[in-house]
Amino acid sequence: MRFKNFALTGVLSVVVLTGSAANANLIVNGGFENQPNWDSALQGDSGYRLFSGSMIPGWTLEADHGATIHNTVLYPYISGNYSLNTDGEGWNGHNVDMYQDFASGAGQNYALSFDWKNWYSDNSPKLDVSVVDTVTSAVLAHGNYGVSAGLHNELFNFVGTGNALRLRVKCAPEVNYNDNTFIVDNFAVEAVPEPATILVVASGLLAAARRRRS
Ligand SMILES: [Ca+2]
Ligand SMILES: [Ca+2]
Repeated sequence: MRFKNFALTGVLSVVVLTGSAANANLIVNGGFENQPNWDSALQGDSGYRLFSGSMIPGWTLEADHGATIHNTVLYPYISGNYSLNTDGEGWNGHNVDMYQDFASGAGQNYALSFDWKNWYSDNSPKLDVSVVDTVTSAVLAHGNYGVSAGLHNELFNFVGTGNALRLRVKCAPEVNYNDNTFIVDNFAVEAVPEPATILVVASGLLAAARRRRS
C-alpha cells in the first residue's frame, strides 16, 4: 500500500511540472500591449503610431523598416489595446520587418500561435511569419498569407534545437506604400508537454512499485 501511494504521488508531480511549463509565453510583448514610446513615435494620429529600431519593447526592427501600431480608436485591431498593422506606412519604401529571439531546448516541443486578418484587400503584399535557428538558419516554422476573409488563428508545432531561435514578422513580397492589408496580434511561443514522456514516467513508476511489492 505504501508503494502504491508513492507511485501515485510521482505521476501527479510529473503532470504538474509539464503543465506549468506549457503556460509561459516565450515571446515578449507578443500582443503589442506594452507601448512606452507612444508619445515619441516617428509619426501618427489619434489612432496609430509608427515606430522603428527598438521602440516596441521585445522587438527589433531591421534598419529602414517601420512598424505601424493601431490602438482601438480609429483603425482595425484584433485584441487588447494595440495591434500591429504590417505596412509600416511604407516608411523608407518598406513594410515591416521585425524579429525577436528566444532560447530553445534541444528536442523540446513548442507551439507558435498568432492571429491575423485583412483590412484592405491589396493582393500585392503578403504577410510572412517564420521561426529560424539563428545558428544553422534551419527554418522551423513558416507561413505566408494573402487576402482571406475573417480572423485567422495560426498554429505551428516545431521542435527546439538548443540554439536561440528567431521569430520574424515581415511582408514578403513587400510593397513601398501604406497598403493597410494586414492586422496581426497575439504572437506566442509556448513549450508543449510531451504526453508520451508522461506515460513512460508513469508506467516506470508503477512498474517500480510493483517490483518492490513482490
Ligand atoms: Ca494586442
Ligand atoms: Ca497603415
